Amino acid sequence: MAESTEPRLPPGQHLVAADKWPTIGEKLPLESDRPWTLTLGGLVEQELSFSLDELQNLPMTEMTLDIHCVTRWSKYDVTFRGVLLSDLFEKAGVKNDAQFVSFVARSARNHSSSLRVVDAMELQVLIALESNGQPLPIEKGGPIRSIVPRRYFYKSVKWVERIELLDTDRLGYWEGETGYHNEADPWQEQRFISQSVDKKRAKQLIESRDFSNQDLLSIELANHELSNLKAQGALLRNANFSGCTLVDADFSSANLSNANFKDADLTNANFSGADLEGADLAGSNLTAANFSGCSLFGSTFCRESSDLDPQISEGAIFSAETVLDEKTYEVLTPTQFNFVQTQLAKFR
Ligand SMILES: Nc1nc2c(c(=O)[nH]1)N[C@H]1C(S)=C(S)[C@@H](COP(=O)(O)O)O[C@H]1N2
Ligand SMILES: [Mo]
Repeated sequence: MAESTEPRLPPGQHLVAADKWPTIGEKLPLESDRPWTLTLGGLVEQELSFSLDELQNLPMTEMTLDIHCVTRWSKYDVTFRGVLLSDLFEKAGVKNDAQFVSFVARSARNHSSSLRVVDAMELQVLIALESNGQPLPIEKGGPIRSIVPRRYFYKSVKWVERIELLDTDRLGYWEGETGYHNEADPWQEQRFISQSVDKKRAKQLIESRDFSNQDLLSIELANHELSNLKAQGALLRNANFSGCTLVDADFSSANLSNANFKDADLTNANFSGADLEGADLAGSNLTAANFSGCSLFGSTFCRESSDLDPQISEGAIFSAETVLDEKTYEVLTPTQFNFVQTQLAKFR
């Protein structure tokens, strides 16, 4: 959707009174005598640390934006002033393989949240030191807070002291442990891992790892640790499990049509009798995975880069213990069929 046609207030939100700004989540940083610094590390050319003074002397940008909290309150026109993340990136030099940026707080639970680097740049993330003309109060994340415009406010981390560039995503506290959506676009209402669950249910699903017989269409779980997941008979069409660890997961008789398992670790996972039509298993680890009696029409196990000159990449990994008989995979397209056939033949 074009930005100009989006209503100012995202769906399901209401405005708080003009003089109100609720404090949500952690109320204070971890107590410490260390002076505040901000470190840029991970996949950078040069790790950099800035004292608060040094940050204050960098070129400042001011932006006025609307806050949208996932708990359904919004607040218009809050002014933040600080250093653009892109300016810090330029100073440190971001390496080519840096795909994600994680903001880590000085807090008791090592609170963090992450973004794709491309999104962080497009959204113009600010490292804020002031709000509404004053130094950022400590309960609002002062002295250093990340501000991510146009995302639910849980993406904006209070008391940031480390910014880390990563090649694979590291889910933040709310996203990894309590079932908040990793994209967090308020205009798409990406509040929780699934549109059809509320906050309590989302947390419960993540903690219990029990999805059996649940309807969780399009559930968004990329990069989650979900070993031993119980998902027998679950309705998981269009689910996103890319990059997940799903060792010993039980998906028997589940509906997984069009599900995304790209790069997932499916060691010893049980898919017997599951519907995997159109599912993407490229790059996944299928060591000892069981596909007996699955439907695999339109599934992919590797990338095909061109029809003229089929180049196989991101092939799934098989082992001698992978259970997959020809009756089950003969419905695949010729390239996929040949790929699977070749891999399994190595163990015969
Ligand atoms: N360090 C830290 N940052 C955090 C949180 C937190 O618990 N700890 N909660 C997030 C959530 S869920 C929201 S809605 C906003 C709330 O910011 P506020 O308290 O300034 O309104 O901070 C985000 N950043
Ligand atoms: Mo929140």
